[in-house]
Amino acid sequence: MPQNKQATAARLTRRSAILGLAGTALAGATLRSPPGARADFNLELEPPLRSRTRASGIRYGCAGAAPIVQPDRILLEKFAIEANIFSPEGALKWIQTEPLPGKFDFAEGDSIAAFAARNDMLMHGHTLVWYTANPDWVANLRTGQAAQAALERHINVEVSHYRRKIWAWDVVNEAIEPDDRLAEDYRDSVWLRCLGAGYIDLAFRLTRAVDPQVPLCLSEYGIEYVGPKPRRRRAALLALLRKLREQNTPVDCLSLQSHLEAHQTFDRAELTGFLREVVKLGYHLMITELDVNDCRIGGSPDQRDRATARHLAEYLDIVFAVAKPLSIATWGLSDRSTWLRQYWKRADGSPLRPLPLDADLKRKPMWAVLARYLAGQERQPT
Ligand code: 9MR
Repeated sequence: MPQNKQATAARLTRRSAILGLAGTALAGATLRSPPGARADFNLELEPPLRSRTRASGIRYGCAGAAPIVQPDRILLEKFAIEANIFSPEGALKWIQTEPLPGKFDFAEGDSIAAFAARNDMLMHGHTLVWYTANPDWVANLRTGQAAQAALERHINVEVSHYRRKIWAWDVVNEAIEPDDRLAEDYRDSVWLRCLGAGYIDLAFRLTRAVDPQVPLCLSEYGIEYVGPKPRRRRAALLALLRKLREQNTPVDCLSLQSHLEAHQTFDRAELTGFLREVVKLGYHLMITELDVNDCRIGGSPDQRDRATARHLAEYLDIVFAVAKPLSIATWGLSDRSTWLRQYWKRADGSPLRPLPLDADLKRKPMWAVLARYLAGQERQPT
């Protein structure tokens, strides 16, 4: 078999393995029809999101803190009720897993793996190679030789530690940043400075060598909306994905982070065209860090919740029209715990509401949109 065909066959085998696993993990789950448009519909009585994913094979994940450092036990319980993937929000970042050269600490990650196994969830691998969340010794690497040695050891140890416990790895996170004004719009990072753009190919090959089965993803954000910057990001990302295919780099999947902003306008035509090209190149899609920032929209909490739900439906409509993603994961589960609240403040001073459950863990309209798409019934009921 020619190399390209072999790579495609391997990718397809990995995909069947993933989908088979989904069936097992979800066997016995209740399946009822998704919420309709009736005004008296009580979302709280609906079966959880994870139970809706059986027929479609699309999993639902959420990101959060590791159980050993999560004081909010009720929120943690909700994770297991609603989701069948657990994404470590910080537990697998380099600063956490290898704070000193060769000194590995998997305590947080292992507590996620154990929690996931107990609750019939899978664990997402986020993330191996990033420009930030690195310890000082990594940020201060200066030579290609030192950077390559660090990358090799880190990937070898971490990926073998989690072999068969991680369902997909975000191998390289956020490789594009037009504002850095570097060639091909690559993001400035210790890896780019020491190893050149070849660090991306190297990271994927190292990971594949340690775990031949696990799907490998490139993760990116900022590609959804109208405007020169998202356009440039789409173009740079597509060029990178093309190059990786030409080089036969073992990448299976594009992780669409999907940090959405309710006040922005989707570039439906260009985003559709971009996703089509990505799928044509043979990549699967995952939605990995979904939230809908409501910082710049007005109205009551209720109106805002309806607006974020509509915005999400519009987005999922665009993605699903091109290809069903393997999974949808939100970056958090409840508005009571979201990274966005640290960075964005509303003019009216009220807290952001970007996630499917509110701060009291009640399901919001966004939850209902997710329920519909996770069940594979993407169109609005009429
Ligand atoms: O939500 C994460 C936040 O708690 C961390 O402080 C931060 C740095 O490690 O990373 C945040 O998660 C980011 C993710 O890893 C990559 N895409 C953007 C996410 C939000 O910044």
